[in-house]
Amino acid sequence: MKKRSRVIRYIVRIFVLCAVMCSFSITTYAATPVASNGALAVQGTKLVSKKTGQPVQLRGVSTHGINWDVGYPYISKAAFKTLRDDYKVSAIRLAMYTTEYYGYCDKGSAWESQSTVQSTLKQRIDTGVQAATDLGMYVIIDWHILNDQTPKKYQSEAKKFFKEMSAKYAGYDNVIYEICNEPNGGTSWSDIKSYANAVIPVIRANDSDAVIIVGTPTWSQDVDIASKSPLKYDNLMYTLHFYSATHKDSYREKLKTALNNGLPVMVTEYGVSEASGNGAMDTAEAKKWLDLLDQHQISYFAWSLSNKAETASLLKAGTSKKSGWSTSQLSPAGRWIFSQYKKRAGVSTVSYKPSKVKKITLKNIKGKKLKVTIKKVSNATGYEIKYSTKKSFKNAKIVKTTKTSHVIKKLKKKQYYYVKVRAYRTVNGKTYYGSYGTTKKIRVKK
Ligand code: IDC
Repeated sequence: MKKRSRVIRYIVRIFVLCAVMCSFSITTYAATPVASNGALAVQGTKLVSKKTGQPVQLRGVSTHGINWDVGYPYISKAAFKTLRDDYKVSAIRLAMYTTEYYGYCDKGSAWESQSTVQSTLKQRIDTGVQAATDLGMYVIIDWHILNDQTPKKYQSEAKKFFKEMSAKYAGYDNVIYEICNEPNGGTSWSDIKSYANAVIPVIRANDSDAVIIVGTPTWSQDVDIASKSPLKYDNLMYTLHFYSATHKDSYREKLKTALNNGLPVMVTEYGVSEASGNGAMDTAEAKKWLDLLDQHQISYFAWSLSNKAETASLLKAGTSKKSGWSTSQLSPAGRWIFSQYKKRAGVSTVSYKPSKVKKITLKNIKGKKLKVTIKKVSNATGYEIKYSTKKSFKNAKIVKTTKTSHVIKKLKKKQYYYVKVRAYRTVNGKTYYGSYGTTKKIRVKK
């Protein structure tokens, strides 16, 4: 009896140990956003993973200004880990104001020298980048122009700053550069382009394929204007910002126009408040926005990770905790946004597979030839035609074409041929096939 209970106890102990080890390995080895997707690139209007070739949609959080005492205390691994594990956040934006509140270019009333202010801010960026990297999260380094209105004002400082940042983080797959938060005060798209054409080559000299985000006129609202005359670089995205209690249908129309014109867009900042960051919350409009963004797999970052007493803050006003927030320590905006992130995470992954070929027509041309005409499949790179004299497609031949019609030669006279076609799409060197359309049969008579 005694011996048996000892054996049972032993078995139970092993069982418990296994369970503990299993849960430990799950929490330790669950793939992080960066482990799953690796470096990013821009393909058409989408942000894509270089590793899988699939679209990537980031759901992120922006810090408040990292210059501000309501912003920088949350730059930590503990805080980012809470966001990642408890609130399904895959990316962080580090917002560094250039002018307001001891900014990088204008220290205002700070008693420290401008260079001391700058080294403090760069230190905070580094803390943020390292924390995000350790956690497998993506991170945006944001040159947060606002009161300075035009990025041209501090262009030479921006070039120096991004030269240093891109040299430092060139080997990082998770770092994204945002070169001008919100041009305003009548800054035109051509002013912004001139600035971008000066800053982008500086980053690219160190990091040839980093994803770079460019602001658009009128506080980064005019993506429609940018879409008419985009910049001539790869791996660029253009930013649209919205605050749902202020920016509604007409701004969503701007986004639709931009997408129709093929512009890749990233929402590096949004709020459920008014544009001031304060006032009423409008979650009904915010839901419309997030639905639209999800539909197009556009990434978005909520402003801001702060306990400042304003509607946009994600933390409850005055909350002293710097990480590990329970939902009761979130603000109403934070609660709504993170519940949306939880609901939306992992949903909506449209693949690159092109759709099924709807129709083909076959025509016998004199000289034992067969003309195959294919009804165009949108997004297809080309088509694969398979033909055989057997219904089973035994010993079938395959030809690839990028056109919607193709002539097959050297066929046998008086022979029946079976033909079927599927579309394919090539993304980052990978080929994705759609399904075959219906098989057609034809007799080669001439
Ligand atoms: C706001 C902050 C606020 C701060 C102000 C400084 O929420 O606490 O006093 O900046 O000017 C933006 C800007 C972003 C703004 C935010 C809300 O990019 O810096 O933050 N907003 O007004 N664009 C639209 C809204």
